[in-house]
Amino acid sequence: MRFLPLLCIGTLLTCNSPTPDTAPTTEAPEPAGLRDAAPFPIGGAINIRQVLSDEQLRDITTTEFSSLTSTNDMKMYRIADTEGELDFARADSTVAFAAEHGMRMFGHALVWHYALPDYIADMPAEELRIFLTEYIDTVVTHFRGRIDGWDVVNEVLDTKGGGMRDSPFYEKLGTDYIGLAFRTARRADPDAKLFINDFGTERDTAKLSGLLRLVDSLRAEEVPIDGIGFQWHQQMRDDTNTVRQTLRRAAATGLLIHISELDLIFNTHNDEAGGGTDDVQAVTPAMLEEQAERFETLARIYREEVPADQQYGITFWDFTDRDTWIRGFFDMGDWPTVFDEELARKPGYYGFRRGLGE
Ligand code: 9MR
Repeated sequence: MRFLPLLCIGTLLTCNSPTPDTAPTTEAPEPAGLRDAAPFPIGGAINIRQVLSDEQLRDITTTEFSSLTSTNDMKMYRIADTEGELDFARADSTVAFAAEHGMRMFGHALVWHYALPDYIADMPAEELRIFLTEYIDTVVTHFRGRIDGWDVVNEVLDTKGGGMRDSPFYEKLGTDYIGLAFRTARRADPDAKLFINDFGTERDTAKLSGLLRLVDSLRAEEVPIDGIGFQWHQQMRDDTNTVRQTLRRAAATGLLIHISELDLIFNTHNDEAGGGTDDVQAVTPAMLEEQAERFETLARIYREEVPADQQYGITFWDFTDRDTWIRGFFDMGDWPTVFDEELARKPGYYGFRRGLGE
């Protein structure tokens, strides 16, 4: 199958420049945003159409972040929704926005078991292998030189424990699809950093062990892998010592470490859609302070456990309580981000920023 790319570069770019910094004072200026306070890239996951149509959100994005990830616009169900065609319109618009504002663009995600076009389900194994190879080759080539790194494979491990996830790719191609994906991406853009990305690995040590075993075996087969992504959809009850140990173990691989999807929830859940507990029904100032301390600790753990040359950065996955995916997905109230409903900086914002300093 050959793809016909539908290009639409920059048509959504109606944005203005970011708000200028405040007038100079005699004192040393406060860092304007997280991007100025951090020794490594700070990212935000965005929906480009929303950012371009919401001035307040756009200002936050350009003030705070030095790296962008598309929440959904680079997923297979967006780019390859119609069989035989590729639609890069929203992805191109996001890449252009990042370039205009001097931000790194990160690609999420080439291969994921979820958010797939429907027609994938019926493909026999060999057809799927050809499709996957052509898809990765065409997409990575399209963005060559403009996307700094990719989540090449996302969530290949089971939700819990260290086993492989029973995805359509695994079911038809076995673990070989992982090596195929990395090798194809490397050929298409030899300079892009290539990541394996997963969730729960900061609290489920069996899952982390499975991930590290997989990384070892891929590297033994000379599969080109540059980094490990930790989603870090964290819960306030998580043990920060465990978080620290998991990062230490991952950093010992010498690979880049990306905290690719950070948020921090008060409630708990079972990792399934609709599986939230909703035990915490309201947030108090004291809880927000605890959350701020935890954000500070997490930023500090990253700085302390990951050597500077392996620090690919920390990316917030939704950064306002107004827009967080957590509420809809787990069907519960929560306040897991660093900006509140009115898009004001929360105590957690300042906690995280403290954790970036000294
Ligand atoms: O936040 C994303 C949500 O808007 C989408 O509906 C969903 C399905 O495409 O994906 C969410 O993002 C997920 C990310 O791609 C991978 N890790 C978990 C994220 C939250 O579910």
